[in-house]
Amino acid sequence: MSSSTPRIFVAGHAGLVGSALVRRWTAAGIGSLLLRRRSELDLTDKGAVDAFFGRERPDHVLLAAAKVGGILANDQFPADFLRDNLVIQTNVIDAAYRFGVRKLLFLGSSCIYPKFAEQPIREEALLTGALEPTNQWYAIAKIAGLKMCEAYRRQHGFNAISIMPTNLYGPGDNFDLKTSHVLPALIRKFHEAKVAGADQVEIWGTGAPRREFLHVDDLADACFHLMQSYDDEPLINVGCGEDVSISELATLVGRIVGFQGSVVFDRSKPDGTPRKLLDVTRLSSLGWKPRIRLEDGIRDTYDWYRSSVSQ
Ligand code: GFB
Repeated sequence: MSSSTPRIFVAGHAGLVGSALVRRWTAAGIGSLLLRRRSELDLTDKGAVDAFFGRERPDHVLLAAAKVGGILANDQFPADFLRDNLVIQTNVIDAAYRFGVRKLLFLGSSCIYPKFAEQPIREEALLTGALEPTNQWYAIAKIAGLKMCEAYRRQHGFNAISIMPTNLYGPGDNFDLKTSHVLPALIRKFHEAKVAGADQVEIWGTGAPRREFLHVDDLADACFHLMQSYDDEPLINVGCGEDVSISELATLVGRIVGFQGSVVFDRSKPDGTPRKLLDVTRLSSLGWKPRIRLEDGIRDTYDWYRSSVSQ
């Protein structure tokens, strides 16, 4: 197989992250992409995954397939988040190693770090304290995934790298109010309130938690950069280095959408981690920085929402 045209399997290519990876790799014109919908390849089925790798022999794997969701979905479906993520990543990482994949990228999440980690959170904070209870199931699965990459590298010399993205958003996000993350939820809530002429929008929790948001096209660009230039064991945080409170985010989204009313807080809903701002020193030293400002990214996502989701 020619090394100049690698066969690249984007696992989870229809999702928020996977579709951004496809856009980035397509723009670069590097390699041929192997894409399979869930109906074509069930990543929880080890036999099907092995057969796929045996037949297609990818050179690179971008492992963006995962069960993901916002704070409430994580809290309400702990078994699904733990099981699906463990099974998918175990099947894919193990098959990638056994079928001779040259490099694999594993995507974790900033929720792997302790709930009260020192801010900004350095990679060394991993496993130094208790996790946030609402998403501990997802976090435990992701920790197992990055440890699996480390273990396969140590024992088998398998070139698997792990990155930990901060909260992501962008075109292709999930806008279902029960299962989504906060940013798409706010875009939808403010948009629907504006269209309905409502004077209030309800926000979960106290509005005090702080979150860092990275546009998914910036994440894909960081993945592209690291796939070209990084071949080592330590995990890499991927963020923009700045955070906002949920109240500030609501004000910003409301202004972009053009909602004139007020915001009320539903304190019966969980706040989750008080703050999770990633330290991105390691990534910066590898020569990468984000390009998309939060306000521009929200406008872009709102445009996508209006053209693709809302009626
Ligand atoms: O984005 P989010 O669901 O997840 O919530 P996490 C972030 C914050 O926004 C929480 C508040 O404090 C929520 O209470 N929030 C306010 C809302 N209004 C809303 C709303 O309408 N919908 C949602 N979803 N939140 C997730 C983890 O944590 O972060 C995942 O559960 C993953 O495992 C992801 O790691 C990146 O940032 O709290």
